[in-house]
Amino acid sequence: MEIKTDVVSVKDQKWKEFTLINDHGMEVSILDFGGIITRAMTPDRDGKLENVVIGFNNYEDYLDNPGYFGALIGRVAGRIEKAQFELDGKAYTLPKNEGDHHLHGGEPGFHKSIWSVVPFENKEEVGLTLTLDSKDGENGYPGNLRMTVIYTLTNENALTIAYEGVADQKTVLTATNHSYFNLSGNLKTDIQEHEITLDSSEFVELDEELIPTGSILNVDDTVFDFRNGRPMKDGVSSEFKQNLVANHGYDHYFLFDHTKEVSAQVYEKESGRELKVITDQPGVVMYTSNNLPEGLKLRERESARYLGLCLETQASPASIHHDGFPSVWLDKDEKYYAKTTFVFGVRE
Ligand code: FUC
Repeated sequence: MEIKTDVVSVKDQKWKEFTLINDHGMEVSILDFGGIITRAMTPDRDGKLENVVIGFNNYEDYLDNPGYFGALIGRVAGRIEKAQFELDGKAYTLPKNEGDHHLHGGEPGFHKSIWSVVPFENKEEVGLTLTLDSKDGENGYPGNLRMTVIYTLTNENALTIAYEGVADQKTVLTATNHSYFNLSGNLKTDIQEHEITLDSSEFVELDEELIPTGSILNVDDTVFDFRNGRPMKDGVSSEFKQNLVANHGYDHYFLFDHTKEVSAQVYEKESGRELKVITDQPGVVMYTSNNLPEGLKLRERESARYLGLCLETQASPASIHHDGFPSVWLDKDEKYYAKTTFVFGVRE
């Protein structure tokens, strides 16, 4: 096990990039800027190491990063309707960074902050502890928040992301990581043939602006039923209204049934790569890059629609305006804790 450290010069800034390496040669590179996963080298069924996440070829492009590639997201991942909420009788207004709404914590959110990073290493694992102080009123959110994110890579090819947060006032918080997975290796193909399994029988209905309507729909008899596995492309060709509002694909919060240890699973048959997601979170936003801008210069090629699969484990921002959704409210001095493990394996 090993950790390498590099310095990356971007305009007038110097970022650090840490590469976690396990005994099988699996590597995950992470920046202090945004806690961004820039690269993840995992073996295919023949043991060949290739990159399975979308990353920019030029680090400078992370300064803009309209797709939030690989980044930590917060304080609230997802959309807050009309960029406002009420807390203990007081109205809070957040910056509108997508139409009338507030998306992914605003600018600069967790994804564009420089985190303090401390590497750690022992016999079984290598990792990084990232911390960030988000000030009271930053991007309109109440309370001073201390955030800690711990990335850990094990010899089982498992990458765990653990999130902790505590604030000195009641506030809202649900963090996630916005990596775009592509198991074909080095972005050889898009993700339409990726087979996805989700332990979920319900999802959150969206309106035309991708804002939750307040209804939760059952997946029965729809292309949102991933309980027995289905290729991502089913949602591309579907005429179901929920696929159309997402621009021919998925951009939805699925509520986990939590009847299985593995909440989400992705398989790519050419490479044999399989990704298992184990989480304590109540659900996941599955985004299939339906709106990914074309022509961005990535490490291996230019970007295109359906090039990556995001599995954003989190609570639901719909809980701010509606009852009955996994809550993002966090009490003063309450400890926020969330943990998700991505296990990179193969099927023979
Ligand atoms: C996801 C989606 C959005 C958005 C963004 C980059 O989480 O919910 O629609 O396009 O990421």
